[in-house]
Amino acid sequence: MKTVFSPRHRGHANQLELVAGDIVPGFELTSRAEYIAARVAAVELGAIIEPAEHDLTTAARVHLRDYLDFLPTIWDRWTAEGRTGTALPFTWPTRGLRGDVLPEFIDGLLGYYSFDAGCGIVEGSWDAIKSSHDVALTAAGLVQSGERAAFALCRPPGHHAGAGFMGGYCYINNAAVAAQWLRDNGAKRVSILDVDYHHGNGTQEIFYARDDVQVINLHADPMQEYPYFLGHADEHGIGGGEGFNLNYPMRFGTDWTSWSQSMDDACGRLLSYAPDVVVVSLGVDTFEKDPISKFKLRTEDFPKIGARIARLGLPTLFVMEGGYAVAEIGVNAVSVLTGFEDL
Ligand code: OKP
Ligand code: ZN
Repeated sequence: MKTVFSPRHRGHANQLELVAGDIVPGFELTSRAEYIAARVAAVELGAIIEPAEHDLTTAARVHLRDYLDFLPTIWDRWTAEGRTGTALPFTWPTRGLRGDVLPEFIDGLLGYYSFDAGCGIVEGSWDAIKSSHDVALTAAGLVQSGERAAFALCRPPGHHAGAGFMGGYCYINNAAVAAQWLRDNGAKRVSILDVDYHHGNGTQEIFYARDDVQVINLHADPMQEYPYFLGHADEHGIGGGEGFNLNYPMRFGTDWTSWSQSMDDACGRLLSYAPDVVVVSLGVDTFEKDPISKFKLRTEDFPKIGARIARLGLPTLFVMEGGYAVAEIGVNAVSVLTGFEDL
């Protein structure tokens, strides 16, 4: 399969992150995408191509226009206040505060348009965010034009980004934009299968009231793990979307035996929906050595994930999300893809 990859992700570099009470270099490193691209080349998965520029028309069908307008302005607003380091929010309109009035000052705006402090912005961030969006849409185009599968090597990731907010290293929801584009270009039904360790709260929120995009998440139980406030098993969708959202929360320590049981169930539910195309939100932070996660999948399990997805027998777009064990991320991520191709 072809891989779409942009060197412009490198501008999103050296962001700081709040971890366990300390401001430290973030986990969402530029080297993540570089290791994956190098592994794609090493195993000769297929051609690596650069994305074509896409405007934000499709993005505006899943994100709020004012949010999309704000994102490219963050760095300039931040530096206009004489600041040089990573732009980060520190206050949010939670219960008991006004969430309906847009502040004017950058610190208020950052809080209004985010749900955590996981989304630092540096000078090159917007260009990288935009390139990641372009990567997803270019790869979606390959699948739409008849390829069995394509790999969108997105960085930064997207599945925590909701219609009007960033969070968890995610700014534009690349998988959601790709799913919307596939809907607008011939697919009647799209399934998003999110196998990242963390619940894809943004993707769930975006499609929660819709029946034309099925959203299935396999993830760490939000009772124990980030993002904490969404991803429970009783979240099934609302209104016309009732029954089209599915969550498989799993406890710390989950290994292949129990993870694959959830996966089998999820795949059965996916096939019952009979989508025209599958978008896989591909995170490999389920790995036993992931530094921020607590599942126990091993390197030998990742090809089995790919093979399980291949058995669905559907056109498949892989969209890169998380995975923070940098030394192993290339092998683990690309093993999913070779496991898919080998079947
Ligand atoms: C993004 B993706 C430590 C708390 C956790 C957010 C994790 C985001 C994961 N700062 N930080 O789903 O892999
Ligand atoms: Zn994750």
